[in-house]
Amino acid sequence: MKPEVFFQVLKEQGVEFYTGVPDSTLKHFCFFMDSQTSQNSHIIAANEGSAIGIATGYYLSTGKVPLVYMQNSGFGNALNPITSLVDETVFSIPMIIMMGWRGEPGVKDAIQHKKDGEVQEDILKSLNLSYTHISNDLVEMKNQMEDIFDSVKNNNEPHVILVSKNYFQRFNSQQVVIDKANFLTREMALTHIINNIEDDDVVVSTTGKCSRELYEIRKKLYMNPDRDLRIVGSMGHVSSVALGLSINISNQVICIDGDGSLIMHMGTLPTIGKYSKNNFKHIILNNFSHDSVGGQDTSSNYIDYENLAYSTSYKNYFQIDNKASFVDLFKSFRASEGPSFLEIVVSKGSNENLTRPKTTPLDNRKYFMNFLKNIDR
Ligand SMILES: Cc1ncc(C[n+]2csc(CCOP(=O)(O)OP(=O)(O)O)c2C)c(N)n1
Repeated sequence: MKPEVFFQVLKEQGVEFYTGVPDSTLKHFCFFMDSQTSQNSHIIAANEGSAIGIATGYYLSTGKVPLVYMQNSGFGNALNPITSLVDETVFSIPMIIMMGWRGEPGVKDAIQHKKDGEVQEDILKSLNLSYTHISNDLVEMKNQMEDIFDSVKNNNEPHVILVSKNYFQRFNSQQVVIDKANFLTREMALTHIINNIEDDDVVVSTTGKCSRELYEIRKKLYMNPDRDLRIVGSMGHVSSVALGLSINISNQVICIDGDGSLIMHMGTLPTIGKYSKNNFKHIILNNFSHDSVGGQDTSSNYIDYENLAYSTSYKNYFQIDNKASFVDLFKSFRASEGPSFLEIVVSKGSNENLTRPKTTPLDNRKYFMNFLKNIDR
């Protein structure tokens, strides 16, 4: 389906406002939609629950039906406001929820999407949420859309549109190109991190390409990649996992986060400030974007990370924004009394041939727990 055709159909049905969290299944639609909308008509939200809230406010102030977009892994984040804000038993808010159906049965996908994909329809049914698996056939799609909008408007209810992988054709977006000359790439930053930590340091990495790159780097260096815990799903929770780990060991815990991930569940920061020990080392690879799913902006440009870190009771803040200063600053960061925060500004982009880890999360868990048992702690 051409993104522009789909967008036009939504426009004809009166959709003028979009909010959500990016997803690779929906990225070409999002690129086109972004090229057609302004800052007031498209908001990239911190998380999917927030997008449902924003859409609710939009409807209440305009009476027009908004569209919320998300990956189905974000449905969990959206569940609470769906059941206790927009539901007919509460405020009964009409909206379209366009959801990338990762892990759809019969479609090859990464392991962390399996569960979400399998239970997708059962969850919607048990919630009594009306949904449509959108057709690739133009005429059928238009008919489905008419029915969807009739029911949404007449019943003041949300409706979920399930979108299969590869549904949208390519749309080349005009993204701002960041000058790469001085910045590290995420892959280079990860390589430097691995080269400057100790054998007994515990590493936990975030969702998306960060964990995939880390896996490849360990392989290239002939190290076992499963000595790092890769949080392949559960975006935004890597720092919570790292906190839970760190309070029970004395080794340095190196939590490698992304800006999109950190923003998604930023409320964790003061919890870290309050409860973590001095071994907690939080790194954010800041490329100001959701690079793993297409490079859409996050709100990272609107954060002063130094203030953020100190105001949530981290004891130290460091920033690396060029290749030259890496080693010295990283050493000081690692040796500092935590919780400490290191912002590494990196450029967008990754190797086109980036693979996915060959070992499963269960293999990773097994090796990682053994690693923890065997290190000096
Ligand atoms: C709850 C949830 N929402 C959305 C996604 C889709 N997703 C996977 S990686 C990613 C981007 C992560 O951005 P960031 O943390 O900044 O890391 P980057 O990709 O830029 O390295 C998104 C949105 C997801 N996996 N889970």
